Amino acid sequence: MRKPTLYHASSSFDSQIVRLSLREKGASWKNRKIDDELSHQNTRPKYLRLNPEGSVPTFIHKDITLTDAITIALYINNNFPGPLLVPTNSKDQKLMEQWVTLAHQFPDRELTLGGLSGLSEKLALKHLENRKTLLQSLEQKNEDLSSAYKASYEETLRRQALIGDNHARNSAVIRVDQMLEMAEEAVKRSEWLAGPEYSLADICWTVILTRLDYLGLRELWSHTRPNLTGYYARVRTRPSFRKARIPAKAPKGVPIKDILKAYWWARSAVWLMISGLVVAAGWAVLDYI
Ligand SMILES: N[C@@H](CCC(=O)N[C@@H](CS)C(=O)NCC(=O)O)C(=O)O
Repeated sequence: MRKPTLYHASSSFDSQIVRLSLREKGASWKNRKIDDELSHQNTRPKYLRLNPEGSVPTFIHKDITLTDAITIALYINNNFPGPLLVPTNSKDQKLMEQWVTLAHQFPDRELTLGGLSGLSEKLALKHLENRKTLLQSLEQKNEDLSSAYKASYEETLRRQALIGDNHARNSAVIRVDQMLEMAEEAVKRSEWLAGPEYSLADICWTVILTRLDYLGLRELWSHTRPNLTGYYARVRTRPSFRKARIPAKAPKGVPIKDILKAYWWARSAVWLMISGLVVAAGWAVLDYI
């Protein structure tokens, strides 16, 4: 079996669905990590020629390139050996589709960007400002990709508008709460969401619950929804979960590399400091001999 190539980002919701699908199948792949947040690697012309949306994931197998997470998961199900990710009977299949459709409405952006505040909010705005400048300059140099760069610019504006938007975030939390109530009722009745086996419905919901946990929203179920609490514990004990590396804990504070990537003057200050230390060490050595 020829290995597929997967372009993905660690924290991307849709990449996580694909990684988990591959791990459930026990499939391996050629790993291409894309830093879409700090280095904007998904804006490179070479990548846009693969995936004009400039999104992650991008999945390549033989001569097929796919860029939609659910389409990729279904392709993996149909073309790789291992356990089935889609139930075999039509009633459970329908149920799976309903859960996947509901998962598609998960307001990841509103929760993630709308909840930013303080330094994280400032940095996210700065990163997107830098991206806009980069997109404009890349568009000028790559005329054949002009419409892709324009669409990416528009997308960046939409994202910028969501940063720190508490109203959007709060209404997203209300919608998520209703989704979780449906899931609570479903897993009260059975171990998995669609039939007797772990399916693509559970893959999507594993990613949703882990994302909520990452965002500090575990309390949406941990005290009030015992069946979902049990379900979340169950999905996390699957070997695929650990192997797919889906982060459930956000890093504490703001990583220094985020600051360095955002501001040129911060990078210059670090270079000056390092150069100063090297010169001082040189003088000290000369002085000694
Ligand atoms: N059609 C894609 C969309 C994927 C998507 O929106 N991915 C986000 C991350 S989860 C992305 O790549 N955003 C672009 C960026 O970060 O610049 C799918 O459903 O898989």
